[in-house]
Amino acid sequence: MKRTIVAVAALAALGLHLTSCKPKDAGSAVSGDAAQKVYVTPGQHDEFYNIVSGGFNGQMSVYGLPSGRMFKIIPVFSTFPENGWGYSEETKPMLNTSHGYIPWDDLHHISLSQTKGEHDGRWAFGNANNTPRVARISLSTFRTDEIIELPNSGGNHSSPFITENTEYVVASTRFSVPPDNDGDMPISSFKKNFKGYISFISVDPQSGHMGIKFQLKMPGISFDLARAGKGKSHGWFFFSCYNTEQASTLLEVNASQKDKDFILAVNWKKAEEYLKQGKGKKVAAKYAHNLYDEKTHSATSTIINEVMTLDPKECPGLVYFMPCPKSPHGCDVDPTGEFIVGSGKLAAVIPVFSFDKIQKAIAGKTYDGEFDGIPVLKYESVLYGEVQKPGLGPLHTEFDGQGNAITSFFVSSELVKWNIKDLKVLDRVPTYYSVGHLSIPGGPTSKPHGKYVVAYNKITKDRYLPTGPELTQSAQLYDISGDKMKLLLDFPTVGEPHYAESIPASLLEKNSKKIFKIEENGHKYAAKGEKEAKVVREGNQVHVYITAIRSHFTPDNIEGVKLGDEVYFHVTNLEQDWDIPHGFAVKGSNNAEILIMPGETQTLKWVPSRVGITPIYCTDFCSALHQEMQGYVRVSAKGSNVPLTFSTGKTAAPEAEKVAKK
Ligand code: RUQ
Ligand code: CUA
Repeated sequence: MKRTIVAVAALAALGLHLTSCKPKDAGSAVSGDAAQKVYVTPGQHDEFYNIVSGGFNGQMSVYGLPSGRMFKIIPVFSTFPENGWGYSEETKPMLNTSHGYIPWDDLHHISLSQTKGEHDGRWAFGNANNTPRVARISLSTFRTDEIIELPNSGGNHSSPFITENTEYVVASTRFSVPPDNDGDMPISSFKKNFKGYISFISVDPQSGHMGIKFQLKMPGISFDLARAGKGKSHGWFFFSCYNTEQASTLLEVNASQKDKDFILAVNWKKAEEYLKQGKGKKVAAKYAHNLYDEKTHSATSTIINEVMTLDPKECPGLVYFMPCPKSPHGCDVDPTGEFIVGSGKLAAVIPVFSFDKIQKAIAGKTYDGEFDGIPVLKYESVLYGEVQKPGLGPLHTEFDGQGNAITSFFVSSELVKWNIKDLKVLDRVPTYYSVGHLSIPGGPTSKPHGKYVVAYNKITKDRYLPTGPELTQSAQLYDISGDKMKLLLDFPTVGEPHYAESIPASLLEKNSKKIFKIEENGHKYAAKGEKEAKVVREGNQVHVYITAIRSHFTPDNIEGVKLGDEVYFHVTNLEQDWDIPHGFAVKGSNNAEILIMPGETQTLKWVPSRVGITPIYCTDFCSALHQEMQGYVRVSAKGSNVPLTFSTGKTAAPEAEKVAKK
């Protein structure tokens, strides 16, 4: 008894100590029913899929809400040892770029496809920040299906953002750069020669295939984030811009000079008209377009050599700047499409712009001069109002579908809820610590699903068991169904999540792919049954058509491989049952292990480095006899006359014995 009391007292003391270093009015205490609200009974499913960017790991991950349980990591712009992504011959082309093979990038933002402004559950899009690319991920296979590189860009941060019917995925450049085909010029010529390109990538409504329809050639400034108009503002796009000082060095000082930077408004329907009139100009460029084909289970990479560009200076009425205080970051559009929220990282207020007023100001030419030939609309003429004293360092805003907005504040480390109509602050809750993005299920759509908000925090410190200098990242789930936001749960995440989106499980669950049909397998080297298994030599290439089914490989004894050969194991998984992948590993292979889904073929390339017997085995625990799922490859010296043979289930074959005696 006594011991318990001491322990409780110690905990209380510790608790006091901890809260004292937390943000003001912290209250680490969660309300009494928090546990119940996030508890998903074993065997039951979560209510939402939460698709989260992985940041510097170049991947996406999939969680359940409200439980915070992680279900999957999807490799996008990075190789992944779990399934051989980027290592198998089939997936290597997905990471090809105009700079060659790039095994790692930085993925910041997620966009889920929409129809009529609502989630349709088909695709997720993600951006590569470093080497500019946009990826499309299938939400039925949870696999990256397509990646397109963006020419004339540097730092694809302002990306990917979609229009309300997924007509376009839009990406704008963080670094202004001279055009790729003419880039050798002094950095000091920034103002004259550097341009900020915005790419409009069209998406085929059936296949989802992407193509760069056009690039807008804007003045040399930095684009940060963006959102498409919706409802009444469908046809427009809004981008936050910084470095309107056009500095090319020491931006932390030189790009924070002006009181106001801009939000750029683009009339993309008008851009389409100008393109039809032939105002576009094709310029030389070089970028990769990579496609994964579900039938051949293989990716192809094509290099494209030109891109269509539009110069706004030759297209009146296409783009307008709106002044926005100060170094705007987030640029978010409310569910009705009327309100555009700018979040100045260094600003003391949150400005809210009105789409109707923007239209009026354009019609009445209420300009405040121009910037590099582009009209600047008068701040007062487009402003709906300002949220006063919201907090410090506003970053991003999402909407609850009940007429309210919630904004994240990095510096004051809190979420602040305010009413969109009267711009009054309604509630604030601390985050642990320093929130970056926030995400409300359906928050960027015209019909938010509401219910929760997740804060993706940048600093973790003491929230979890320490794991050395690098800590897990911290997400926090809040209940927003009532007037007051309530903290429910902390959950760790992988990589460094930036943006995330959540979608009702009911929209995805039913479409989730279970197997690939073996009869539809169009892979060039598939063996669609054990009878088709074989080993074929083509010069120094040895192609092994090998099948896997519980619990053996066919063939599992191979001889006649020689030093200097390149061996391609084309492994076809013959299973037609959900959740029965097989794995494949080769001793000494300096490539990877691969994981093959039911009905699929994947290829591991192996260049043997020594003479001897090399074991192969299945790496995925597939049956009670998984440990028996193994075999041997005999590697002989260069020039040896060991014939190429292969078998399964053949013991001490006479010819093998003969060879053995030699
Ligand atoms: S933004 S560091 Cu998504 Cu707030 Cu990128
Ligand atoms: Cu197949 Cu283990």
